[in-house]
Order: sequence, then C-alpha cells, then structure tokens
Amino acid sequence: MILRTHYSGDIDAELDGKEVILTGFAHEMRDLGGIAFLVLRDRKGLAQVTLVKKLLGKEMFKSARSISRESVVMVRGNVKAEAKAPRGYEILPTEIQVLNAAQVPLPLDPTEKVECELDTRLDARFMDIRRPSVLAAFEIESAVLQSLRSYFYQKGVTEVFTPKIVAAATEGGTDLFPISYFEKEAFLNQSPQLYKQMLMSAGMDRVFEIGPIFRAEEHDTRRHLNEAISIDIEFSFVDDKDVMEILEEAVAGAYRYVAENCRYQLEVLGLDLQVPKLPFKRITYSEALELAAEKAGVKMQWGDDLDTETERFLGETIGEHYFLTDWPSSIKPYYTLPYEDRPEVCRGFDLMHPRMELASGAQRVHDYSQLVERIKGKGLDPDGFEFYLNAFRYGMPPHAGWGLGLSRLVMTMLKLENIRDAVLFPRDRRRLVP
Ligand code: AMO
Repeated sequence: MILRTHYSGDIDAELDGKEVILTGFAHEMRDLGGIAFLVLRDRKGLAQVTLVKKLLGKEMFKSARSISRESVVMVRGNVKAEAKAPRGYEILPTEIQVLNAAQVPLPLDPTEKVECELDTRLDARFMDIRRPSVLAAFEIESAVLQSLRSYFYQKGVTEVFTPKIVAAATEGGTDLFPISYFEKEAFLNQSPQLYKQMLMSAGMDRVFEIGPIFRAEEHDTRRHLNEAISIDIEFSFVDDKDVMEILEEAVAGAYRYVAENCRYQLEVLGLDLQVPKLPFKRITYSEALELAAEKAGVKMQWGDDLDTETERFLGETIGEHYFLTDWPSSIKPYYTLPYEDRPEVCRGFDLMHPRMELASGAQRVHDYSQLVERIKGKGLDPDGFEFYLNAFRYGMPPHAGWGLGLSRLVMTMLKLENIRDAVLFPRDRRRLVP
C-alpha cells in the first residue's frame, strides 16, 4: 500500500481539480486566523495546503492548525491552480492525518531560516538531511553514481567488490586502522589498489569498484575524512593516457547527467552547473614547479610534493579541471611505472579541480622483478606483499587505472565548503556517531 499518489514536485496547475494524496513532513504552519497554510515537504519540494475554516469545519481546522512542525502527515485533497502559491498550485484538503507527531522543540530548523553550526547539524544528522539543500546534495550524489555506473557498463567494465578487511597496507604508509580479527593482525583497507591489480592477472581485463576506503590520518581539514567512498578502475592493455581520457569523460559525463536530471536539486542549491569542457589541460609536474616559481615566487625543489599553497595557486591560475602528470618517481607509490628512459620520472597523474585533488592514477609496474625493486626502494618489505606479488609471476598484462574520491567530486561540483556536507554520516578524528 503506497500512501501517496504524487510527490509535491510532480504536481502542477495542469492537475487543477484532481484529487491527490501527499505525504511528508509539516514544514511550516502560517496561521492567519480564519485561514492557515500548512506547507508540506517531501523530497521533491514543498506543497501549500490551504486550510480554510469554512470549508474544513471547526474541529478539523482546529486540529490541523495545531500540527507540530516536522510531524509526518498525509494530506488528501484537490489541486487548485493558484499563481501565488509555490509551483503555481495549492491543495484544498478533504482529509489530514498525522501519521507520527514530532516532539518539540526540534534539534534544528529544517526550514533553513535559522543557521546552525556544522557540529550541531551532524549531531542531529537525520533532521539536518531534512533541510532541502542538504538533501539535494545527496540526491545529486546518487545521480553522479548512476551516471558513472552507466558509463562504465556501457564501456564493458565489470563491477567488482574487493575485501575491506585486509592484511597489508596498499599505499605503504602507516595510516591504517588495525582491527581485531580472531588471532590475526588485520586492517581496514586504504584502497582496493592491490586487489584491482590482481584482477588484471586474473584476466578480468576491465574492472571498476565503488566502495569505502579507510585512512587513519590525523588530518582535520575540509577535504579529508577517515572513511571515504572511492571510485576505482583498472584496465589491462591500456596506458596512463587512455585511463586519463576515461577519467575526464566520466567526470564531465557526471556533470552533464546532473545538469540534465537534477534541475530541482540544482535550483534548491542555487547553482547554474557548467559542464567542464574536454579535454582537460595536462601539465607536467615540472611545468607546475616552473609556473609556481615564475608567477608566485614559490620555490620548490624537484621531488617536493606540491603543498596546499602551490595547489591553490595552480588552481587559481588554471581555473578549471586539469591533470598533473609526470611526477617524480620518489613521490608516487611503488606500483607507479617509471619512464624507461628517465626513471626518476613516473607515469603517475593526479586529476585536479581548482580547489583540490580529485583523483590519482597511473600506468602500473607489471614486471615482477621491477615491482619487487620498487617496493624495496620505498623501504617496504616484499615479504608482506607476497599474495600481491604472486599475481605478477605467471603473466600480468600491462595495465593502468585510477581512484576518484566521490565526496570530493560532489563537493567541488556543488561548491560545498566542507567534505562533511557531501557525506551522510562523516567519520573524522572526533566523530564516530551518529
Ligand atoms: P589516493 O590515495 O590519491 O590514490 O586516493 C584517491 C582519491 O581518493 C580520495 N581520497 C580521500 N577523500 C577524502 N578523505 C580522504 N582521507 C581521502 N583519501 C583519498 C581523493 C583521492 O584523490 N590507489 C590510489 C589510486 C590509484 O592509483 O588507482 C589511491 O588510493 O579524492
């Protein structure tokens, strides 16, 4: 039994005279004496329910007027074209039921008229997500995922799931969350990196995964969390340039899909979404250093990682998405393939939005001995990578891939200030609930 016939946003003045049933939250009550307006909110918008004492009768009018804000209500009524109402219609009710009454006071104001601290919002996240602009971001995130998935499927990519409980670090660092796993030492996975590469040796050829990654970093920034969703791909028989093209197409495609399919949500967010133009600029790490030195006087040594300040400067100068390529081999992880003729440079790349890094990827080392040397060169012990290295002994195709942060993609697309606005229940250094 579905309790509604329509969402508020599916109704317009053309349904004038038709009976509809709406369900949602009592967003607001405006009481003008003999007439009152109950604004009902569902996920597609707001509907004005006009309560007229003379039409409803004294009893029903009285009980409707006393509905507490945010109670869950069902309204049956007739659509009436009304130019002054939001979306050009009002509902003249014949029946109003409170399905579940909300207590007072509310932990925060879902009408967004009263501003609220981020921590208060996250503490009462279920109520915060009722705010139309907060909900809009998550509806758009779902559209982004839909667009990415259909792009991958259309390219013949197989969707996979790799384990999140693992025995080894992928990115080499110490930023791992240890967990208790019977009598063994185990960790939450930092990236599907090793597994997606092993699937190339398994002959799966083209895979993608959308799933959580865990980073035990102490960061307290607007763009890092300890749990994030990563969109990963790995393709055999391609190179770094090929997967960069896939990445830019996937990102621009997601923008296009959102622009076409999420008009209401973009309107709520007050955004005029511009689809980025292809191809994205490609600049090498060396060119980035020169640009930073020349234009901003930022002097960096070859081999230094780009700091936030340089990244910001480059973003402001370039002003649109761009790829940073040809990184020093010393900065990028062991699985990144160095150029044959100049091994100090590698075929790793980052996809940058002017505000931050969105993705990184590379042509991978696929030769067993070279990989062992690279692991050792990073001060790591190849013995800890045996299960991974085995996949390189018996025929490993050349391959390349990337990992893209979902929340960063959504955050930059929607101009959100903080990554926490793009994650339903964010996990950071201080937050484990809700
Ligand atoms: P990297 O570590 O750069 O690469 O991660 C890929 C992308 O994931 C997102 N991301 C994060 N988002 C929020 N909070 C974090 N703490 C966080 N860490 C990462 C970013 C980042 O660009 N294995 C490689 C990918 C590959 O080469 O295929 C990797 O994990 O958007």
